[in-house]
Amino acid sequence: MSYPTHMSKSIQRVEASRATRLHESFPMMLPDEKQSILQEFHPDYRAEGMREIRVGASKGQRMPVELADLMEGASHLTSGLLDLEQIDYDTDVLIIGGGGAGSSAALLARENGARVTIANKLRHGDANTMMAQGGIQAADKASDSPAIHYLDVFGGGHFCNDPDLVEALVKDAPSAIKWLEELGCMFDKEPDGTMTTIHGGGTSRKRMHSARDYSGAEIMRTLRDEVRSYPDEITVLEFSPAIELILDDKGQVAGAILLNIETGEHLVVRAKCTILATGGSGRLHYQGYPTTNHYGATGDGLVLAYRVGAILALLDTMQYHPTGAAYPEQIVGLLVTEKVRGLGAQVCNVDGLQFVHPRETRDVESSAIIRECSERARGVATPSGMTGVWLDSPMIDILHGSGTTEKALPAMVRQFGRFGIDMAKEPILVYPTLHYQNGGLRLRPDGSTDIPNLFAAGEISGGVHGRNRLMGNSLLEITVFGRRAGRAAAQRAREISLGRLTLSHLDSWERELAEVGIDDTVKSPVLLPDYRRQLR
Ligand code: MEZ
Repeated sequence: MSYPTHMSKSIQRVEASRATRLHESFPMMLPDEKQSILQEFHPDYRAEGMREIRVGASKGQRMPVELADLMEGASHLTSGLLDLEQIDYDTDVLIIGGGGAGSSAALLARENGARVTIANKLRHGDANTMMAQGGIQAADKASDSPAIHYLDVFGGGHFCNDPDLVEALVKDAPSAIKWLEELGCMFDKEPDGTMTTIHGGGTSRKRMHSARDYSGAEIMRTLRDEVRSYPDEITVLEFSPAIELILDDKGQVAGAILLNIETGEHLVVRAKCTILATGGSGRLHYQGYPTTNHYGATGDGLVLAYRVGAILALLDTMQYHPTGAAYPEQIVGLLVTEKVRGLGAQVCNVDGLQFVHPRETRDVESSAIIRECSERARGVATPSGMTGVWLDSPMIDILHGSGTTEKALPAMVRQFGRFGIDMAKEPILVYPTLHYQNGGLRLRPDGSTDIPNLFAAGEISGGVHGRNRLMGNSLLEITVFGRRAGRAAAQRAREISLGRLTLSHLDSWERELAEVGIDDTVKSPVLLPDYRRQLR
């Protein structure tokens, strides 16, 4: 397969404009232009896509309708029916979710003296961390500083970020990179041994560290190997998602009920502290968007935490990555890393013309692409009726030398090569795809939440990124806040004692649902996406 004739004709226009574009920088938008394009075209601003939640500690907050339905769901369990005296696992720190945040937390909790159990929904490492491609930010070069990184994060987040969380993120960043490298993570380096760093959208300095275009897989490989080298202190359970948190009679979180999805058995885990690291919710396919997310990203941790009273932050903001694959059909929605634009590839319409600077922040870049394909009707139609715009990937070799694409983006080259598309020679077609949950559980800088003994780290949390995350700050967030939560949870586990275990919060939850007239509701969390429904 290569491109059909009408797409090839549009590619000829991209090729014809390339020589001029190589010397042309498309102007970045002014603040007012950004605000107006977001309001008109960003999916977060579509009124019918969001609604207020009617129950719980953050009643009245807006979030995508698909998520609100699950947050208002009923438990899979009934409070009195499980024998909570029959403990299957007793641990200091239970970590729910074994992606990058959960694994980092496990390592630091162990280092601080805790016995740790990680409960994975699927296999250890099946997580969005594994899918992350372009890199991880850290201000560790002489031309940069955590203070400049801080300003970039704040600007990118539309100044809605939690200042204390941003401070923790940027200050810990250089040591997080060092830690990962010491554990064995192989970052890209220059011939003189210094780290290779490039720009991402919204960064004022080159601070994106990468491992080719599989940075997340390399980080996950490193963390998982390290966790697995402590089998006596870190117990790893697979195919065992949490379906409810357990409280004790003092109102503290005291572990979780897991469901072994192979046997259907319920497992009672008693834990002095619990860390939620379940990631995001892209597999809920908000507004019918395809997603870059891994199969298990269904927002389950949010549901569990909300039922025990956790407070939410900024869940009305989701990230649509500007460049999801739009052709061929088999890979629609898969990530085309921002590193492609970071290396110089421009975005062009059906006429081969630029219409947006390639490194606007993601929300603005996505909105511009949506506008080009809708209001302006200058997108490229695919045989299956989608539209997209060109990402002029051949510019990379022209700008940096032949072979750069193959060397810097081997996973991308393979992804398109399978379908007869050589992205070093031909542009690739892209359209925004659901990528990241900017908001989540309200968090403190040490990873604790508003509920005693409950911690959180990674994409499940809200506040670090404000209303828009910059590239490379999620791999950083999972490392920084995973480590912080692990350390703080181990410390707290030494200080507390648990009372009698109970699921009585489910009774109050049911009463609250009934009081507002929610009786015919789904059971949640939903553990895996339901592809029997038709996506748009
Ligand atoms: O941080 C991300 O989301 C990231 C690195 C994605 C990418 O474009 O590669």
